[in-house]
Amino acid sequence: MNKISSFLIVLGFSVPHLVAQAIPGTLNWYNGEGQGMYTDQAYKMLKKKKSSTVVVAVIDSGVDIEHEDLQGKIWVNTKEIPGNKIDDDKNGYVDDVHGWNFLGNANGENQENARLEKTRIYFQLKDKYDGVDPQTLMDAEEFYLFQEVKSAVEGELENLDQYKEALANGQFDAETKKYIEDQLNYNLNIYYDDRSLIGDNPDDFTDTHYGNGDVEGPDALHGTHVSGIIAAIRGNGKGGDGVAENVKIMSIRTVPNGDERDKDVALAIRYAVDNGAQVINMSFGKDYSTHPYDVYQAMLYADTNGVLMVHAAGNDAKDVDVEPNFPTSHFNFQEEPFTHLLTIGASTRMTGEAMVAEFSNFGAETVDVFAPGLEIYNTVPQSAYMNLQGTSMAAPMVTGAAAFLKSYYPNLSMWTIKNILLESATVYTDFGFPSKSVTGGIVNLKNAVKMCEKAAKQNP
Ligand SMILES: [Ca+2]
Ligand SMILES: [Ca+2]
Ligand SMILES: [Ca+2]
Repeated sequence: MNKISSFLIVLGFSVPHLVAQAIPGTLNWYNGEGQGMYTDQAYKMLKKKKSSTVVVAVIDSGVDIEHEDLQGKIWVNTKEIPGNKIDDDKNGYVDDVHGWNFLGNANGENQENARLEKTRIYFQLKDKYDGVDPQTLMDAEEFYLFQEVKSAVEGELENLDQYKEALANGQFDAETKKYIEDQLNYNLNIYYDDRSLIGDNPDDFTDTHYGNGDVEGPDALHGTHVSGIIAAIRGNGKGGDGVAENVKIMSIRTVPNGDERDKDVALAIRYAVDNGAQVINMSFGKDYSTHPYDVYQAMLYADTNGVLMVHAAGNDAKDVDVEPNFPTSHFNFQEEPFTHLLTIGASTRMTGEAMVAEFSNFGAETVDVFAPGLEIYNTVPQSAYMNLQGTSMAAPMVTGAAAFLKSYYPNLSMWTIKNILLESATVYTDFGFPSKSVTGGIVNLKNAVKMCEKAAKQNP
């Protein structure tokens, strides 16, 4: 799910977070010193060093590839001739010039809204279990899942009931109104058809011929902001600075206004790996997953191919060691954990207890490290800029950091770079920070460059 919506829940609908100007004193704070990632310091250290281009996949809501602050930063599939309706490079995707859109069809139509996964599960199991006597059941596990999603969906609908009158009386600002209406019409509406437009069977992972080459789609706000954090042109006086300079963004549109489908996520990861991405940003997540093993297999594919995945921890202020945020870092806690996955919590520019963003998920075992995710000013569609927050913003900080290091130290593996990012983090020992993640730290690129320099000398 697009994490901006969840943020509204945490804040109880009230705080406007879509601010068009940078909050005074916050521009590029994430690349600075103190609570930032020391990115600007790291660039100073590498002034005379050459860099090579790193391809970064952004699996998200779509990217405005024409944004003024992303010019020259968009990946081009040079083996694909645009617009001729032929799969010139024979990678299975027709006219995929800048990436792929799994939320569309060959006629160029797009799916924008979707149900939450729990709403889809409720719909799927409703006829089978509604009114059934539990004593007569064969599949107890499935029945308990049904009860759980039913009460979750109906509970949230009941909760929204209290706002209906205020909604009708026009008491909410436009953004809150849209959020509530989207919940009622799409996210929690069990009868909403969120797939037939695309034309595939979403439960058949071998049915892969769907989507189109429109990598922007109808609502690219989230994916454009994520891309700007990674790649926005540095020092041009427009918007904020990206973390990485020498990168190309591959946009893979997969995340609707609602929960993403496991099949789209799995295919998006495989597309990224097969088409040369070295880092994959995954600023999405959901509470339920219907095909977790297929996603696990796709992630294992990235893992074994040395491609780093960077996943947002989620914005429910919960412990993800206990409550999952899919895709998880293990499959049912049984399989071996991935070697190329980082899970990222969101920190702030404040010190003390306020250093952990109040919405951020955490986990002493399954969240690896924190990165800036509050008051982040960067690119949104139509060459505009906005201030956004979420672990969705923290993950691309680390994606950008990994890409930055890879571009200056191409001989270091992504595995080495991942480990250096963890070992070089600024560690905090107070305010409960150590229990929030594996490292108890915030990414620090100045320290990371020093360690990369050392590692490169040892393995020239
Ligand atoms: Ca192709
Ligand atoms: Ca073509
Ligand atoms: Ca800029």
